Parts: sequence; C-alpha cells; structure tokens
Amino acid sequence: MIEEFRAVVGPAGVLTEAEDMAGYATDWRHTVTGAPACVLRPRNTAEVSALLKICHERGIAVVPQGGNTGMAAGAVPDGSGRQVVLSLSRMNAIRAVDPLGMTLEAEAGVILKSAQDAAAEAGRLLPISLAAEGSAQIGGVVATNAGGLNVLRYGMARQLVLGLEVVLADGTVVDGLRRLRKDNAGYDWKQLFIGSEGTLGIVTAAVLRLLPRPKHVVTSLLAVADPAAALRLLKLMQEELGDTINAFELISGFSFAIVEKHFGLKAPVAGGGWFVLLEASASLEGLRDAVEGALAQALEEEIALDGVIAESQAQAAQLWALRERVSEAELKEGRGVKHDVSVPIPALPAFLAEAEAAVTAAFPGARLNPFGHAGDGNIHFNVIVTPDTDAARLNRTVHDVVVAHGGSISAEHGIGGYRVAELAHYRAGTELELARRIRLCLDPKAILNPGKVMTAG
Ligand code: FAD
Ligand code: 2HG
Ligand code: ZN
Repeated sequence: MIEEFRAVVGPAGVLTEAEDMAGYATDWRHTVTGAPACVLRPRNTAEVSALLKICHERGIAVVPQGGNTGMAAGAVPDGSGRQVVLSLSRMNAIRAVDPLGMTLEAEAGVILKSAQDAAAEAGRLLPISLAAEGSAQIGGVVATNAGGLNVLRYGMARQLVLGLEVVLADGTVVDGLRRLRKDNAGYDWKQLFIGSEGTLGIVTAAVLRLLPRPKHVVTSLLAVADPAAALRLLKLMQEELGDTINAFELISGFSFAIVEKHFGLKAPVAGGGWFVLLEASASLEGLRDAVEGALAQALEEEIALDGVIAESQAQAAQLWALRERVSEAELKEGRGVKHDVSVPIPALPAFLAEAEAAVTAAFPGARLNPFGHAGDGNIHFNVIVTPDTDAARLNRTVHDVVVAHGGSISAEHGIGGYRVAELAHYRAGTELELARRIRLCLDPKAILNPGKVMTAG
C-alpha cells in the first residue's frame, strides 16, 4: 500500500515515521490521539484522485485534514492504525483574485489568513474571520462550513462559496469551479460538500466570494450587567448602526478573567459581569460619530455600564486579542467540556440562566466559561470540570436545555468525532436517515472519515 502511494506522490509525499506523523495524529484540543497508518501529502488534484482510487480499491479509510484546528476532532484518525490521513497542506496556491468580479480561487491547503491578505492586496474583503485563521485552511473552512466573528453580517462559509472542486471517494474529480453569482443550472451539489466534514468528498479547491473592503472600521468594548442587557444593546446598535455591524460578541467575566490570568491581558472597561465586543465598518464617512453616539446613548440609558472605542488599529487589535485568546486560556485552565450551541437570539438570556442552573446543580465544582457570537445566537457554553466529570452526562444536561429552546447542538464547529452520540440522540429519525442515504450514495464503501458525524447505522 505504501509503495503504491509513493508511486503517486513520491517519497516526500508519504510520512510513515511516528515522529513525523505526531502533529497529524492529535486534535487541537488534545482530546484524541489516533494512530495513522501513514500521512499522505498530495501536491495537486490529480494526485488526490490517484490516491483515492487506490484507497477505494483496497477499502482503506481516509481522514482528510487541513490545518487541524477543528474543534470537533474530525480531522484525526482513530487508534486502529489502519486509517490514512490525507493532508491537503501542500496544495496551497492562490490561483486567482478578481477584484472586479470579486472572487478568489484557492486550493484547499491555502491558509485562511493568506487568502484574506490576498483579497486585501486587491482592495477586497474575504470576510471569513476566526481566531484560528493563521492555521485553518480553505478546505477545512469549507468542509466545516466555518462560522466565526462576522457571521451576523456576512453569513457562514456556505454563503461565501461560489464554486467548488471535489474528489469523490472513488477518485472521480468533479470540477464546479465557477465564479458565478447566479447559477441555477441543476442541483447546487456543492452545498452537500460544504459542512460535510470530510465524509462525502475531498475539497481540493474553492472559489470564494469577496466583498468591497470598508474604509472605516470601528471597534468598541462595552461592559454590561447580564445577557439580557447585551440583547438590549444589540437592539439599540442595530437601530443606530444598521447593517454596518460586523461582530457582536458576548464574553463572560470568567472568560476575561482566565485571559488575564494566562496571558496578562486586561479588559479596559469595568462594571459588568459580562462584556460585548462590537465591530462596525463602512466605506462612507460618519461611522465613528455614529458609534460614539450609540455608545453614549447606551451608557445614558444604563444598558451599558462602561465602554471604550479603539483609537487606533493597534488598540482595536488589543481588544480583539482579549476575545480571541479565550479558547487558549480555557485550554490552559483545565479540562474543558465544550458546547458549541445556538438558540434563537431572544432566547439567549433564558438559555444561559437555565443551562447554568442545570449544570451547577448536577456538577458541583464545574466552572462556566460562556462566550461567543451572541449577535447570531451562537454561544460556546464551555464548562471547566473536575477530573471525574462524566462529560457525556454534562453534554446531555446542556443540550437538553438547548433543544428545549429550539436550538442546535452544534452551531459552527460541526459533529466530527466528538458529538456523534449527541447528533444520533437529537436528530434521530428521518433527518439522520436521509443523511445516511446521501453518504452511502456518495461513498458506498464507507472509506471517507468513517465514524465521524454519524455511525454507519
Ligand atoms: P481541520 O481541523 O483540518 O478539519 C476539520 C474537518 O474538515 C475534519 O472533519 C476534516 O476531515 C475536514 N476536512 C479538512 N480539510 C478538508 C478537505 N480539504 N476536504 C474535505 N474535508 C476536509 N470555527 C468556527 O466555525 N468559528 C470560529 O470562530 C472558530 N474559532 C476557532 C478558534 C480557535 C482558537 C480554534 C483552534 C478553532 C476555531 N474554530 C472556529 C474551529 C476551526 O478553526 C474551523 O472549524 C476551521 O474551519 C477548521 O479548518 P482546518 O483547516 O483546521 O480543518
Ligand atoms: C471562538 O468563537 C471559537 O473563539 C472557539 O469558535 C470556541 O473554544 C471554543 O469553544
Ligand atoms: Zn466560535
């Protein structure tokens, strides 16, 4: 098998030594360490196709991997020693940037930040933004339908993918790399692969939609008493700033306390148990005045208790660092159990209160680290737990509250290997059956990321 792989990608394209494979075997959170049979590193789509043909013929399980920053342990193999990791990282060419058509075509292994920078050089904006953007890759972003910090204005990755090239389980290459805004010629099949977490095909390249690059960006941090006040603030800001709001992030006092503890970064506002990081952008003049006016109104009406507006790009970056360091601080703080949930936006305060009550009653010693993208209804209701905590029972405790509010057990991180049982529990029935049928149809030998998202059933 290894020799066949080497014949396709050359000796440097197949890693077999444990020390070379270590970085591909463990997820970002260190919750899973698998045992890859080898790591394959193709350089182009033809090589991906040839590798898949071999795997298909021999029935070898393939685990696609991008930047390995996924939060659901979807990109790492199991411990059987029989699954191969297919790393797309050597396919890292930005093939085209079209500022007039406002598109960017990139291979799967392009780092998200590099794609953002290429768009910026052309005077355009690629609005997918997440704290892992320095490592996450376009293929991974597409395969997880990543969300992030700007969803309330620009949508999830799905809304920004215009075209896709994928390699199917049997090695067939499907080229849908069109740059069109409008294309109703038949099924929009690419949507199936976006968010499929490596279970339906390998994403080898994508055409992404770009937007005009706003000339003015205003970043502000505010302190609020509680999540209900944060929603009053959201309403006020939407009324005053309209669709200029890119980000409306809610962060608990606990989250900022661990960022200060582990990174020495301190929030420059005081007075609230919770914080809101707000970013607005526009090309026309007057944005800063509008944000200042809205902030003054929020303080006067005591919706916000304190607030600052960044005076420079460097200050804005400092405010963002506070927010973007929360995940790393949590990792340093102890054993975390994650709940990447969404509820209808008006239900956020009730969800947070009920979930807190349920968790603290059932899990003494648990410490809550809730933060997230409140402007789009997504909260990371993470819990730092004692070593003996039954994580599955904790997941069920939180998810029951989520589902009671009409929410989702995964807003943006996906199911991966981490939430398979939860998906089976909450989406049992025709929805999961349909998903299984689609998967079986595209991958009848079940070689693509087996065990992830759902069991074979
Ligand atoms: P990987 O982790 O390598 O893979 C993720 C999944 O996609 C796996 O199932 C894998 O098998 C599959 N896959 C990868 N590449 C391909 C491919 N080419 N073809 C088919 N399948 C593939 N996510 C958000 O949505 N919003 C956030 O705000 C956010 N913030 C984060 C902050 C931090 C600090 C970290 C560590 C992660 C964060 N994430 C966030 C999660 C993660 O960054 C995203 O899910 C990202 O899109 C994953 O990209 P990746 O290249 O690292 O994918
Ligand atoms: C974020 O919003 C990411 O920063 C990571 O989605 C969330 O660590 C988490 O749970
Ligand atoms: Zn997030």
